[in-house]
Amino acid sequence: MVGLPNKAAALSLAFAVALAVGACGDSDDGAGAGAPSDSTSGSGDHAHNETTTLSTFPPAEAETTVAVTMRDFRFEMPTTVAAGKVLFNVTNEGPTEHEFVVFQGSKQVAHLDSQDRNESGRLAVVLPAGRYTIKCLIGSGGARHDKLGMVQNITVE
Ligand SMILES: [Cu+2]
Repeated sequence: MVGLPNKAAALSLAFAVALAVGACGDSDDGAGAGAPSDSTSGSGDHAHNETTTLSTFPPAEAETTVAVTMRDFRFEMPTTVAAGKVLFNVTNEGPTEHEFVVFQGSKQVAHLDSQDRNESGRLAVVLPAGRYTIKCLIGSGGARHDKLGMVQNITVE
C-alpha cells in the first residue's frame, strides 16, 4: 500500500470484504483486481439446463427421421413417432429464435440448442416408448413460447 490515502485504503478494504462475503449481486465489478470470479451465483435465469439424459447416437444410424418445423408459435411435426433411434431434423422458420426441448412429464430429457430463423439443427436420441412433450422455453416479450403455444405432445410407440 505505497502512498495510498487512508480513505482509499478503507474503501478498497470494504470492497474486498464485500467481495469475500460474496453478497448477492449488485457490485458492479469495477474493482476487478484479482477478485475470484464466482460462477456459483446459481441465478438459473434460463428455465432449463443443457443435459440430455436420453441416449444419443450418430445421426447416420437413425431408424426414424422426423421433420420438425418451428414457427411463431408452434411445432409442426408428427404426433406419433416410432420408438428407437430417432433423428429430429428441426428447422426454424421463425421469425423468432426457437429451441426444441424434450420432456417426459416434468423432466427434461433432451435438448436442441436454440436455432435462429432459417437455421436447422439435428437431435439424435434413443426414444423409449412413452409420452413426451416438446417445448420451446425461450421467452420474448415476457411470455415464454410454450405458454404461447409452442408445446406439442407426442406419443412414441
Ligand atoms: Cu420459441
